[in-house]
Amino acid sequence: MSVSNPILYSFRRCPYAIRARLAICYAGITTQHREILLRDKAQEFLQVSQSKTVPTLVLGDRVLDESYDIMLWALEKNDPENWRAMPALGHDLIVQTDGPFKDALDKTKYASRHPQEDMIANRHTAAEFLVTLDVMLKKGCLFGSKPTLADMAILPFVRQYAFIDKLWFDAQPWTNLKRWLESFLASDLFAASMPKYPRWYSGDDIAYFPERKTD
Ligand SMILES: N[C@@H](CCC(=O)N[C@@H](CS)C(=O)NCC(=O)O)C(=O)O
Repeated sequence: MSVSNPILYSFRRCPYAIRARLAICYAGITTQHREILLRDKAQEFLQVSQSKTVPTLVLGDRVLDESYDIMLWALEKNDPENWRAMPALGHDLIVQTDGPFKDALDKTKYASRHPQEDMIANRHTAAEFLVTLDVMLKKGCLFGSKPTLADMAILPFVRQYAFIDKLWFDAQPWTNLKRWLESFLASDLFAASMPKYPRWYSGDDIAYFPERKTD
């Protein structure tokens, strides 16, 4: 490990950042972690990230500021369980997640920021997508019994939706989807992808992601 590890600008609860960290952790890559406060973003981050969004990964020769690109970059380095072996539909599902599903999710979660929107209608729009996933999840994962890139790219968003109102979510009849989410939340990979870091300031000691084990 050295200061040449890629730098990951991240925010713990952000579903885009979570999907990037899942892929980085799964691929066995170590990054220098910089926790960003969204309402007061570090200058260093603003200078390197064109999209000004987390996650942003700074490599020696380029900057990746889209979470899906970071996932693909990590899996190109190492994909031990072949997450990339998924049908083209997996990619379509990710596009739907990042587009209409996330839009309806945000209008449900942050309803007060969208006073002209009907929160219940948006919750329903998002739920329709989840019903589609629930049907696909009969064998445990979206494309059979093993997770693919699509499962891991989508799960952080389903988690975010579920926790808007967990009691309501738990009362829905989406048995497969709820089992899929529960098993993800209980997984070692999820736990390893969610460590807590203090906000990063220039000059701080380097923090690594995933965390280094100390015995
Ligand atoms: N397209 C980006 C979207 C990432 C994104 O929107 N992240 C949010 C946090 S969850 C963000 O950084 N928003 C900027 C802000 O809140 O100022 C990706 O997939 O990486």
